Amino acid sequence: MDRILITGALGQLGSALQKVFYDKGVFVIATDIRDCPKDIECQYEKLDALCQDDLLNIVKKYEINVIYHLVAILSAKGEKNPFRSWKINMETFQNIIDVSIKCKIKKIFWPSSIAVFGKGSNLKYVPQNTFMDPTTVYGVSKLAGEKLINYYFDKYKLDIRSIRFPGIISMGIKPGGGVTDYIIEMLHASKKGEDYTCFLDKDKRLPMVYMEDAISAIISIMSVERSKLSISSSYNILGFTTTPEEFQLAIKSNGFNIAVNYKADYRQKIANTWPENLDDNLAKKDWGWSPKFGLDETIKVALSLQ
Ligand code: AKB
Repeated sequence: MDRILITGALGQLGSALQKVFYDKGVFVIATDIRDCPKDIECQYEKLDALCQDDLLNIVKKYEINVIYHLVAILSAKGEKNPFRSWKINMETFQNIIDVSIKCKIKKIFWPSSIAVFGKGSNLKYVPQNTFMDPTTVYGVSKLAGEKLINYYFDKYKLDIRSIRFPGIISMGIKPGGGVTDYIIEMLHASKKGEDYTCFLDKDKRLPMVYMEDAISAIISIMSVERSKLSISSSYNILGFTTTPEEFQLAIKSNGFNIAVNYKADYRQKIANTWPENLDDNLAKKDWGWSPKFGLDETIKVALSLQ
């Protein structure tokens, strides 16, 4: 029986994931650096994942055997304080690894990102294995993490599974600090009937995935037998690709009126070093990745949510 710990459980991905486990009746402890929110249903512990002793105590106290480590400072926010971002992204990951080895954790999930790529990665259609030259401290930390996954698998047979997420679209908790956040901001603005100023150029194409597909990807990769995974780093996945202008038009064609002004800022420079499209065939082959939400399905479901 899995006894799950989630770090960063109050973030965009964590909030959705802990709810899925709770609703399925799986034993799950949500942890985050903030005080316990009033509306959380599953068990909660306040945890600064930089503190290895506190992490170890929680793992021992609840006899945890599976960890989802979701703590991260995202791409755009990370650039404001690269030293702090590196510390949070990498030291928490090393703490998870250290505690996992000590406590014989059977599986860990850790999200990577399309931020690992760079101008040398064939951005029009990024292969699974390619040259990687990230330009943000977030991307550099994700690439370092991918290398560590491989290293700790070779050295200790530590089973860390990972996906390179594109922008994740959801209407619940907002991500905060990513380059792909524009898409969520645009959805919220259109629901409120407000104008929106987009921080990327209207023709900047980026890969995206809807939250429900992101969660089913995590569940699939964590459920498959380890022997089916042909790599011990991180898998590309893709829901669909879009540009801000295409997304705006799709919102309009679904009956929501939205006026968008385009005013690119420093985030455009980061987006220019990220994939436009990518090859996710290895994820399909190894663990059955099969997205259900394209652009239109995503817009329809997102705009129908409260
Ligand atoms: C970001 O924009 O930083 C994230 C990501 C693609 O990893 N959403």
